Amino acid sequence: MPSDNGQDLTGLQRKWLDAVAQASGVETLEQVRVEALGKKGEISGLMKTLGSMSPEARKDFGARLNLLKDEVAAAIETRKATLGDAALDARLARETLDLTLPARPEQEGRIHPISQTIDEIVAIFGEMGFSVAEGPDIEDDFHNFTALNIPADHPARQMQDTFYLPQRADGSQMVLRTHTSPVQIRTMQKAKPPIRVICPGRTYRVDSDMTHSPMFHQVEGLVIDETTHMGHLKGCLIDFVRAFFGIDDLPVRFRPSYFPFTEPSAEVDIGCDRSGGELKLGKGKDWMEILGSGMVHPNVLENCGIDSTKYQGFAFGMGIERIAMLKYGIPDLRTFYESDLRWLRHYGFVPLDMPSMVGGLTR
Ligand code: 2U9
Repeated sequence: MPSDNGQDLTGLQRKWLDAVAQASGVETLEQVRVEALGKKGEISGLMKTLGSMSPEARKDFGARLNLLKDEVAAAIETRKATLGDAALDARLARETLDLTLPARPEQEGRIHPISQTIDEIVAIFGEMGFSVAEGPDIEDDFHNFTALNIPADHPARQMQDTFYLPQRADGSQMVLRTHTSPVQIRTMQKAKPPIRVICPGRTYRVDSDMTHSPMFHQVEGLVIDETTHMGHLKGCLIDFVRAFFGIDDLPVRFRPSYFPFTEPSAEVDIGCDRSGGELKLGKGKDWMEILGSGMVHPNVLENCGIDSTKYQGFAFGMGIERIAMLKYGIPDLRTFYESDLRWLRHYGFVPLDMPSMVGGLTR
């Protein structure tokens, strides 16, 4: 029932609810809000008339006016959300990208030579039955050094060579892994032999000059079984370097060396020719070091819970930048990390040209 002052608010209710519903954008809606509920708005104007009413009329009319005010305010909020959603939908529709469209050749990205080289290495070892394993860049002392038979006083552990993280509450210090070997340690802790893995990834050493970067990439490999021997190591690595460089009769030699984690150890050289001031891989009278390798030290197997009287195996490691530079004739190590688009367009690879043993490893 309308109050004694005769004000029926249903007409006003319809008027402002219609206005809200018809507002076609956030600006029009704001205008409706100002005209209805703003300081000089129609509903606010009626609020001001309450003071001159009798207490009874004020109570009745004030209550109905408050209801109307709340209803219009709620309708405005709901409409605002709807208009916002519609605006977002319209923007999303406007900005839709059809990802199935072919890339325009002049805008096509390139695969970085490091990624390409890793893909090639994975393709070759994948064909031989290796799987790929990964691990954390930040490692503890056990996985990066101790498990690998690297003694407490070994120079590789020194601050001048290894990036140490700040000391933790228990006094221990994590390191940025100096090789990907901790990934093989973690693999041996988890899996029972036979094991055949390669571990590509970033590694870190305190070293920075023309030929060294504090961050570089390595691939290491590990094979463990009951009868794995040095002959398997040699066959596997000879096949690898010949496939990688695409030279079937590439000369390969194994030179005795020393690493704490392998015994015996051997460095692997490939034949090359440096005469005439130019480097040619393949036949020639010169040699170029390419890989390190060896039979896994029994201490390392035991540190990972593998019975060294039952199992043995070989491991190897190589620097990815180094072999990428050799294969693709990239003269300067530092250019790998400069993100120079001209360099990437020159030395990079077309994305769909993925390396495989059937499709070929090179362009
Ligand atoms: C486990 C056991 C043995 C990995 C190996 C090398 C030899 C090696 C260097 C090549 C160039 C590192 O990038 S580089 O400076 N690596 O010479 N790496 S044997 O031996 C392992 C690894 C893990 C459990």
